[in-house]
Amino acid sequence: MTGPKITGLRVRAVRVPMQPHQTAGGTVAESPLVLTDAFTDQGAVGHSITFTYTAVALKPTGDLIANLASMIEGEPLAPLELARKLAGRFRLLGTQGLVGMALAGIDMALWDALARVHGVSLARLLGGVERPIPAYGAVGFDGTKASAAGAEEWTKRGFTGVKAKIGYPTVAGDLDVIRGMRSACGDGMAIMVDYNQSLAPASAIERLHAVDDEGLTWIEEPTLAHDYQGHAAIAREIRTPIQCGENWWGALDMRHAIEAGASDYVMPDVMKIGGVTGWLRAAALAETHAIRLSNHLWPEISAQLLSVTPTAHWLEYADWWNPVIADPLRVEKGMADCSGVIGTGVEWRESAVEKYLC
Ligand code: SMN
Ligand code: MG
Repeated sequence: MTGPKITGLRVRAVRVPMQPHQTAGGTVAESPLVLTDAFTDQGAVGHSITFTYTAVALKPTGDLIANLASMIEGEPLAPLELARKLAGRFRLLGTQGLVGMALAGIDMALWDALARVHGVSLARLLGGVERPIPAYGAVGFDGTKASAAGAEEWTKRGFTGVKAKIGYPTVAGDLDVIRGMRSACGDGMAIMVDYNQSLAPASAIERLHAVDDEGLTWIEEPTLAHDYQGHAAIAREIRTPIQCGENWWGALDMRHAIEAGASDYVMPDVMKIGGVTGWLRAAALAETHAIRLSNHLWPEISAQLLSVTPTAHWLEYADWWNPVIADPLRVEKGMADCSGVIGTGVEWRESAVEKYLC
């Protein structure tokens, strides 16, 4: 039996301007993205986005993806098989960092191509259906007034959750932001906070006791992402659920975090976790441990994947990459709606891609 084969990749790097997003770990002032297209001998083309956080990593990541093309050209369009083969080829170098990002960019583009070959959404390719997912918006490390205004804005747009970046010099600063947001958006809104790894475990415990009665939906990455013991010590002491996952490289990191008791909830990043292939493993792990799973960024593909994730929780919505996406994810009455699309639903707005190409 012959199936579709991969004929090649196209790799383009863009720098998409955005409203600067401040965090306790630095500011994201633009989105450096590698846009990958995977071509097949059946005409279907798969698309994926790799986000490099900083422009200095943009060209090397694009080059890595382009260099990987020779390892998959002519191969059957079988993403699981290729993930296994490529993981083996990179065992000596390792599959974290830029290599992992490049492999995930390819994995996501191949799964998208496969769904397009079959003319179905990614959720349906995986045996599910597109499901509505509650979405939350983000406000940055913007101080009390702007965080409250941002939270009110998301509430007015119909969202039912909002996440703020905190980790101010004092706990009083954190409390001001949380309380300002609460009074701006009311009791019905879920409020999450994100420390972006900025606290040492011992001071995190002290500080988080002070925010433990604020009715927060979760507290994200209070300490270094890979300090699982540190997170576990915090999670034991604090009643508010601890949320981690955006910096885990692959399902093995997630297993180690779960084994340590580091996180009450999980939020893998579809790129760092290893693309669609890595997400499926993460979703299975979350299900077997009965842990609720949300996403990190990548709203379009994540909505498809949350649709087939048994413990799906919240969708993190972000519109930063919308300029280069022809038909971005819809959110209506606070629910992400990823129905009616083929593949991940991501296709390029070519006029913007040309404009931001570098
Ligand atoms: C985050 C990471 C990188 C840029 C912006 C925001 C983040 C999140 O920690 O949770 O979305
Ligand atoms: Mg975060």
